[in-house]
Amino acid sequence: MLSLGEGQNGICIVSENEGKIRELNATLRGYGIKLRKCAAKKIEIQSDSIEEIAKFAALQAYSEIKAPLIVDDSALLIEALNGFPGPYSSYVYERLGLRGIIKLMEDIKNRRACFVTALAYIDAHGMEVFEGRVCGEITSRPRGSGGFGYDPIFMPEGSAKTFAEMDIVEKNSYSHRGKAARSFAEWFSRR
Ligand code: ITT
Repeated sequence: MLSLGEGQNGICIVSENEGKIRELNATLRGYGIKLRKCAAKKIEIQSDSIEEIAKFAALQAYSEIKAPLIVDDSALLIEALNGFPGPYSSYVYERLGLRGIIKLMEDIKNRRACFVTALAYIDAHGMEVFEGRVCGEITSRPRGSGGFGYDPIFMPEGSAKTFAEMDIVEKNSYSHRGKAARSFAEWFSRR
């Protein structure tokens, strides 16, 4: 099959998160787009906007490796906590973990939360950003062993399963990342 990845080697993905890379690959493969992991620094600025975080990281990485690349910045926003952990999602996951979030939510009735992804693509022609969002609820306990990060405590609208109880294909059909990756792939295939 003709690969739509740039050159023979595909588009670089700059991320240390293997779960994220697997999910992006699963979507992009369907469009004939090949990803390869490239070693570049993903510099994360402090900002309330994940779009700005992804754009800055993509620009920095591009200045380092000068090859077409993708950066995915994602966040979990919990409505009753005014959008927390948002841009602090990584830090909070490492420090508080799933148990910490569940504890924070203990007496809270409004369980609504959304995941968002900003996927920035950059090459010699410029940069484009694609967003994906999914809303659902924070469960009362972790369920499932698939996925990564907050997956065991997030159940998307329209499903009785958490992301961690789904396989990659099912998670991608609902997820913030699946949506952002499909928008990117459709744009990229049309160019
Ligand atoms: P890179 O920056 O190296 O790509 P990361 O894991 O730090 O990887 P993010 O900053 O985008 O990526 O993610 C912020 C946090 O949100 C982090 O703890 C992730 O595990 C978690 N996260 C991101 N996407 C997720 C998803 O689809 N399901 C569950 N948790 C997710």
